[in-house]
Amino acid sequence: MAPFQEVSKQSALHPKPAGLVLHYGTAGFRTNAKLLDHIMFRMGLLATLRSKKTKATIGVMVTASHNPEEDNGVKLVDPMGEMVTPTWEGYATQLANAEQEDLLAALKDVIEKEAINMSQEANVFVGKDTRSSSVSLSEAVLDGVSALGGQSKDYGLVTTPQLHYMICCQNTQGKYGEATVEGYYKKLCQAFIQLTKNASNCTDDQKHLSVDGANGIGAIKVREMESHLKKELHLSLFNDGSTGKLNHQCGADFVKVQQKPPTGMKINSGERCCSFDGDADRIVYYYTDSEGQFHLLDGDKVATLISTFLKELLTQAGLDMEIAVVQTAYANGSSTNYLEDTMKVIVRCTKTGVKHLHHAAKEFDIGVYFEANGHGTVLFSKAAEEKFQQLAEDSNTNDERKRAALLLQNTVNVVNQTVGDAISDMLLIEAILAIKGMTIQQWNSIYKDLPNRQLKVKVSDRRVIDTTDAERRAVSPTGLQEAVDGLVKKYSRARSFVRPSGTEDVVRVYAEAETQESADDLAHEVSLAVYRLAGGVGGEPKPLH
Ligand code: 16G
Ligand code: MG
Repeated sequence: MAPFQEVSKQSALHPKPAGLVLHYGTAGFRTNAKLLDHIMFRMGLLATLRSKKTKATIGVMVTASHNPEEDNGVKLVDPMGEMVTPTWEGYATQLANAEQEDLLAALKDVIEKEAINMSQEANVFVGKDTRSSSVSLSEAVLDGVSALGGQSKDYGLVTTPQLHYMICCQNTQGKYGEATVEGYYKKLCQAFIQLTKNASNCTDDQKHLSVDGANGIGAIKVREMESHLKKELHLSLFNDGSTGKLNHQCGADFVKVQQKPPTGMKINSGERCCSFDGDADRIVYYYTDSEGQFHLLDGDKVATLISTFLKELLTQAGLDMEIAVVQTAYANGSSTNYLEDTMKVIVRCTKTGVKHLHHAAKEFDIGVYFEANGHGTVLFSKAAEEKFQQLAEDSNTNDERKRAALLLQNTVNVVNQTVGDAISDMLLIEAILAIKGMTIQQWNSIYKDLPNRQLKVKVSDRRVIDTTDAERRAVSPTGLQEAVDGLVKKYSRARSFVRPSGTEDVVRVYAEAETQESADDLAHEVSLAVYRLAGGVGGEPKPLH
């Protein structure tokens, strides 16, 4: 069969290093860029099969997000712009690990299992981040697509959420928007301008935001977008890639993990700042106060701001809808308490990883999901969107309800519902702050984070730890959860859990408590329990103080 001949021929140009084993992890394949050429070619093949199977356009994004410049990675995007389904993640791993001579057999296995009609057309959209390795790696993806006779469109440099957006636009025949980068800016910026039109007394100070672009694709895209904002938002862009290195001492991950501002950014005390990660699907906000103290507003604070805003609008619009916030075990306990006890919104907890949160958020009329690390978005059900529209167009509606309905409609349009999106989240947050006339300090004081600590423990095999209850409890090894429970009881307002990382060969330990010292001590004691009960390697974890 001709297509397979082409696969054989082309795959010889993208050979797999013998014996190399890689897994499609929480967010696709990710490792040193030098090891990825064959993976990219094969993901081009797999995306083509997925496209034939779903009779829809599929996306392939070449990026390693917040990892260092030397790394790269690849994620597949399903027809509605969501992450590829778990069964196909399994196929991705199989195809990636087939030795060179077994590739055709592995490919035919997927075709057979999924009963794919090979004469069906295929369309694949490809995007890449700013890493130097992304140029040749995205070409390898395109080779994979053409080797199976698929059509491809190369979007070149785009953020990960922009590619997700394109896929959704394409497969909804433009209902979600126009599948171009210009179309994306137009849709989001028009909605932003409509939203902030209502913020009549917004000062120039309030309109100013400093952005750390992590020296990545987000910086390029913010620049491109600026003219569409019609000066309604004044952005000072730092770490724009002109001199600094990608994600090096900057970006959302650095700021969140180090709890300090990025280098390369001029920060005036009290001023609102935000950081994107390397592929612009995460955002965190922060400021330093007049004493020079750093204050981080992470994904939990963002979820609280957005859900509060939406709940108020629903009340003003007189709409009775179910609104929920979806978090993971890493959400600060104060945020969960505030949302449940004060805001009275439904809170759900899922396993770590965007696909789990996204899935859970779909269950509600409005599902706001955010990981503490800053990845998140809002999902609106079709019914909710229709109700907003009906109300906005209803001539019998009073002014207050109509205003709320219009704000809800524009909120829907500023949000990228396909996946967490730093640019879209930034516009929504900025609009909310402007409409509410709220400073970043006021936003920060909605609730006070509980002190917390995260540690890593090296063990010989992290798979010995199995968890349940959205990773909040360990079911194996024997005795570990009992040990954690016993330690937690020693501290006030304390909580702790352990889980194997999905992206690194370590066990992660999280602890929070009333004081930083207690959180640090608890995290250390739990690390010791992991080390002793789950096969720790290297030296015993040392106390932090
Ligand atoms: C990936 C996930 C992120 C998660 C992180 C956890 C996506 C797009 N990204 O980066 O959501 O927080 O992994 O890493 O799903 P860990 O398993 O090493 O703690
Ligand atoms: Mg990212």
